[in-house]
Amino acid sequence: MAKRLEGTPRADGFRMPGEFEHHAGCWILWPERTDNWRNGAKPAQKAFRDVAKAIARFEPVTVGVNESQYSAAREMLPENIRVVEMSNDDSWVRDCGPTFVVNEAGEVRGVDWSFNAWGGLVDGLYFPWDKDDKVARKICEMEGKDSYRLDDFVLEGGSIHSDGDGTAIVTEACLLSEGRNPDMTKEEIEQKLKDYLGVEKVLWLPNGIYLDETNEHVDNIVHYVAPGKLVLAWTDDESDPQYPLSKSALDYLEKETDAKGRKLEIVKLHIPDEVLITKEESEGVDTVDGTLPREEGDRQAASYANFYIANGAVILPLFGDKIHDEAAKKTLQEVFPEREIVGVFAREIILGGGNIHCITQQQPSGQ
Ligand code: KQY
Repeated sequence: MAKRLEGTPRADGFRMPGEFEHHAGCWILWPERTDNWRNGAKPAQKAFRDVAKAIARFEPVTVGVNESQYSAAREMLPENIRVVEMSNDDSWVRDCGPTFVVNEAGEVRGVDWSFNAWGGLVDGLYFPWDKDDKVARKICEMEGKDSYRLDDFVLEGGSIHSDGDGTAIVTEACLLSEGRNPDMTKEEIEQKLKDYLGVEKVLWLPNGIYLDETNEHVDNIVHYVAPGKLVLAWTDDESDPQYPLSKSALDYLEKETDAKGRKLEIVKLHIPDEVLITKEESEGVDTVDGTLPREEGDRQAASYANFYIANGAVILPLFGDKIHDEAAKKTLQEVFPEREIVGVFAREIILGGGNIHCITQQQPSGQ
């Protein structure tokens, strides 16, 4: 039986592990909403299937699906992928799923943040979001994991990274945004992170990726690859609006140390050429009041930093930009010499506003 817990992970001796630590498996939710995914979500479903298949080569994958799409998803996905019925409003399990924490004995628990679709009625991306907000509890109960619920604190998994060794990293643009916890000070927010992620230090980047509709989630601009070491989405083009955002992140990280007093090692990962929505892509999305529109020519927040680290592999979004796709693969192979770098063409995912990291949630094994 999975219980709701009082107290905090930190007080109970739990910490959020680094994504590079061992996983019991990975969770994904199936896309279907036609006001976010073009052409009845069929192209996106194929991309999600490709991601699920790529990860399933390395660790168990479970896909949660609304009842209306259960049979179609079960048909599209291979048998080694578990498919379960799970109501959701959209498919971003990184954000609405649990953040898992572990202790020294290898026990695993979930943290169930309040979810409000990236800003609620202030600047959220759709309404309602009540099904998404129940996903974390459902996953924890299915897995028999006790969980901590925060009714008074809005957060998404994509807005935090942990090095597993005492340090978390976030962006000010996201965590201090009006639509999340407007009545809390930065210090109070930082204390919540310390208590629920089991960290001693929080690094605050000013910004994330240009035009990222999540108020600039940290998981699109940096990724911890080991304690003390991060990759940073970068551009050499000083006229690109991303340049000042990446430069200020670099300046900040070069001056900072982490909870263990280490200087941070930063590896630059050049962003792809601009990804712009085409007329055909825009026309395939239903226009619905209250959902972010997808207009022809809109630039998407494309970044290679939004990869997923699986057991023995890295699942990397590719954009069909030969030079930068190849460069990203090469850089990550150098960063992760022991892991296979598996590229998945992810244009259909970025058209929905996120990427491979945003559609996945690792469940640590605690080992
Ligand atoms: O990037 C993410 N973590 C989520 C993106 C949500 C986009 C909703 N349209």
